[in-house]
Amino acid sequence: MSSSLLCGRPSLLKLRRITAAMRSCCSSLTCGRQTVNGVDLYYEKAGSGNHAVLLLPGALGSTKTDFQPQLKSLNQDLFTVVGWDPRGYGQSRPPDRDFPLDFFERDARDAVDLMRILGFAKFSLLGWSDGGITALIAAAKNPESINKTLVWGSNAFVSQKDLDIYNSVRDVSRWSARMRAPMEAVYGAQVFAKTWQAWVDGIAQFARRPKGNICIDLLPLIRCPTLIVHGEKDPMVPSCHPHFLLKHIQGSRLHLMPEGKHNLHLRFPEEFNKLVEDFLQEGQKD
Ligand code: TYC
Repeated sequence: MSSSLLCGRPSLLKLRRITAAMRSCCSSLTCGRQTVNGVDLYYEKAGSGNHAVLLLPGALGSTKTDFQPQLKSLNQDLFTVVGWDPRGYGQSRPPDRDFPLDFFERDARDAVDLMRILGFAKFSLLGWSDGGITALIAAAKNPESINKTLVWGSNAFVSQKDLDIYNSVRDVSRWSARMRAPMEAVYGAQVFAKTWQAWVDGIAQFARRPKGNICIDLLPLIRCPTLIVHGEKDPMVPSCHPHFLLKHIQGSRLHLMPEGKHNLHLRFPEEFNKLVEDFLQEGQKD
């Protein structure tokens, strides 16, 4: 059964086809919607393992654009993997996305509350880029609920160099068609261009804070095992960021992927998934 048949807003016709398809085969990928903190959030779920894991997408990202190789191929006997679309992203619309100064904290609260409502008292976090920032905040604020945290392409502050990079990618009409295509398929060209600019303005707000602080103060509160992954060829996130995280998160480790760019988990899914599985299984009793 294709995941596109299962996922999205179902019409009556689609519901009939879903029921028919469910009778004929049993896909391990399911999807659903859940009201959390007053918004209707979309998620996808794969596997039935004891170790629950939440995948947190990057800016404007969604489970469909960012995590299909992980939902499909992470070990489904060991893990129950949930991918979510944060409010205002992907299929968690409406509402339109906005970027108040506390947008990462708001996403962190939504993410943890979604997992609790879905019945997971304790779970691990895999966060890409902005999703990694959300994951770090969630781990710091909910130590009793978070098992392990893995982040890649993430930053705890915004420097002048970061601002220059954000501004260089602000105008999406200057991106290659190949880069734009997955996002335009989700949002449509105009909404994507507008929301991306709003994101650039949103993240640029942090540069006006002392030290460009996004979540620097929270890093020492993270107590769970934390793995920081970084692509050495990442053109978006300078390597000072993973090193800063390593220094300020107690007991954390850094794994560098020499050929990795920003999207290393999509470009090298087998290597990345193996790294994730090994890290999540380390020290687990079952
Ligand atoms: N943080 C973005 C994300 O979540 C990626 C990004 C990083 C974009 C740096 C622009 O200058 C940039 N995918």
